[in-house]
Amino acid sequence: MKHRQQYQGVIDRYAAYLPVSNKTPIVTLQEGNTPLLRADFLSRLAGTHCEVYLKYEGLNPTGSFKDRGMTLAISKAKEEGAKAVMCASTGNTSASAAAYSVKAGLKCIVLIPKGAIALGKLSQALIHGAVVLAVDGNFDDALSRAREITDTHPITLVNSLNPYRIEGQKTASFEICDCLGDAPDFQVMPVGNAGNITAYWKGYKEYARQGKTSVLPKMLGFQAEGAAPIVKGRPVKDPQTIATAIRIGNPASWKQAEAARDESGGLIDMVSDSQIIEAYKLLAQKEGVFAEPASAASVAGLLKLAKKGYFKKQAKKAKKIKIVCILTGHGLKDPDRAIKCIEEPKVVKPNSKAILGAIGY
Ligand code: AN7
Repeated sequence: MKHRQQYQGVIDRYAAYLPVSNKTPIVTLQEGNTPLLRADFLSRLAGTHCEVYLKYEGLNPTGSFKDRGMTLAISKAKEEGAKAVMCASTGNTSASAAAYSVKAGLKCIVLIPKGAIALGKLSQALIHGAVVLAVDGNFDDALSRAREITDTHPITLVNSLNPYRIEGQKTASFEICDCLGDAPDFQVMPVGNAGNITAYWKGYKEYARQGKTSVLPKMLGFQAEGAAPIVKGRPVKDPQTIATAIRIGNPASWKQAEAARDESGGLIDMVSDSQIIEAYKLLAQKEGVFAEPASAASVAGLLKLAKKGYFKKQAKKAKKIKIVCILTGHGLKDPDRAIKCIEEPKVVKPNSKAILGAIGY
């Protein structure tokens, strides 16, 4: 059998587009290269003129898109001689930072909003041996403290304020373009701290500039109704949503998110928790894809816009329009939520008759 070189992660694959040299020690868990699934049910729902795809970022090594940025942020921290890194997190960043820090041999400190992160994410940060501190406040408080401390101490901040995080995360847009042969017409995604929309837009623009693509997508971002500072035009003091990953009231990359929206001719809107749950269940039950609630905000947004006839207005004559929804994190991150919104299993006696009765045979 012919030996094929194993995939080595996003830095190896896209080195030409990233701030690395042959001196950069590449710290990777082979993130990236995630599936771009054609979503048949969602395509039908969105309308005959639409082709909907799901970028399943939950299949990254720690279960979220954060790994793309973390491989670069941690590699550069290592290159620069850092001994410790810190982040504030609604969960996924901390899981990713903790894992990549292990791989790099760095100390990792994470600040999480007390009682407000999903169980799977907390378990990851803990099992990877990060120093986990639950801050008695929300994410925005935790991020402010992380910024202060890393400004004045020899600890590297690995939140998306770290430009290497954005650089790494833009590789997701390269993958989408490489897969479709061009950029999609629309990209729909959740917006929390707004690093990811910033990263995708940067990636799409760079690929277009390099002549790799001929179009730029319209960027469609969705916040949760109770945590929608960009939509409302002012910070939200006490953000609330069941999508804990995007429970953020004062996004660090606010301006860049608005730039992505405006330069692309897109929009940033919001969806309610019940719309998020509906999309979450639909993804699992009609597409076979389990994504966490924050990720389902993208599909909730897609459906909201489709219902309004937004895509119909944008349809081109002969060609179907391509829409990519980003599913940022795996459903297993937040198992409690799944169990809460579905009926618990029926208990049956341990005999076939009882089981057959229960399933209607
Ligand atoms: C699943 O982990 O902010 O708009 O601290 O985990 O780039 O913040 C997570 C954010 C979307 C929003 N989906 O992305 C953190 C954190 C999932 C997420 C977002 C997050 P950004």
